[in-house]
Amino acid sequence: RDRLKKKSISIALSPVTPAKNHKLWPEIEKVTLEQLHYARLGVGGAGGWQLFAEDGEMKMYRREEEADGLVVDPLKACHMVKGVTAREVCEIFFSPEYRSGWEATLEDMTVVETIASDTLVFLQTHKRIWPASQRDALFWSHMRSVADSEDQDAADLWIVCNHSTEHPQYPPNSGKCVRVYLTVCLVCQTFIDPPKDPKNIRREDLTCKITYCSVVNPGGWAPASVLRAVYKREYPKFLKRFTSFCIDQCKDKPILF
Ligand code: 16C
Repeated sequence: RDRLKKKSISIALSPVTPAKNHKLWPEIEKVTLEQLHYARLGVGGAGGWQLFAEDGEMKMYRREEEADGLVVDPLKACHMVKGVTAREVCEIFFSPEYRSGWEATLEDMTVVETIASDTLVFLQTHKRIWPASQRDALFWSHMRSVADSEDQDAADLWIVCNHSTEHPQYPPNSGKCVRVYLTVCLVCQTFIDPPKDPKNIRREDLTCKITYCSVVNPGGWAPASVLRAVYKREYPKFLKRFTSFCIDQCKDKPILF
């Protein structure tokens, strides 16, 4: 029975996308499902998460970690945002057209490959933080809905997963930038309160539960104290700015489930 259950869950999680024919697909599938699992784990218990920022419903946790002497503190944030759906929030996070509207650390962004409409490869340069070198990031980004009929709690769940990759035309550390390596996911779930016939749902009945997880390896030297100060300032700023951008973008549009 357990075997059957596992099988039906994995079928439910696999989308129909032309990205399946791409050489990166096995990695995209693996990392996205791992990130979904990781995001759904709580922040209590033995995880070692420490709360470092809080603002209304928004809570941000981190774990202090280093790899080869570089700060790579994992971050996990939770937020509840009213008036938007999981799909709307994920589309705004995924789509290149909105990026400069909410990503405050961005200097430049290019889509270097369109694998499918739900899977893109981005090259981004970010603002320089003195006294470190400027950073760039090359990553695939994949968005999907997770329709897991086995789990009622997972109704209307969407995920965007970003993960560093390579591209022969854009080798790392070849110009003025040092390349960062990242694994990021945004997992969103829509709640409707009070429960209603779908055609009568209004924006004020919607709440979107957001979980954001991020691990960024700075890729090269940067002072730990500067990095931790940047994290502490930039992540809350990002989540507040991003969620208010979503509310603003959606408020006069029809609801998109
Ligand atoms: O997830 C986020 N954004 C996505 C779409 O852009 C995507 C990108 C992640 C970028 C990861 C950070 C790249 C390095 C940023 C350099 C920091 C510049 C700060 C300038 C301040 C004037 O997944 C939202 C990302 C929110 C980013 C928060 C900041 C993270 C700091 C990480 C520090 C990395 C090393 C910097 C070395 C000096």
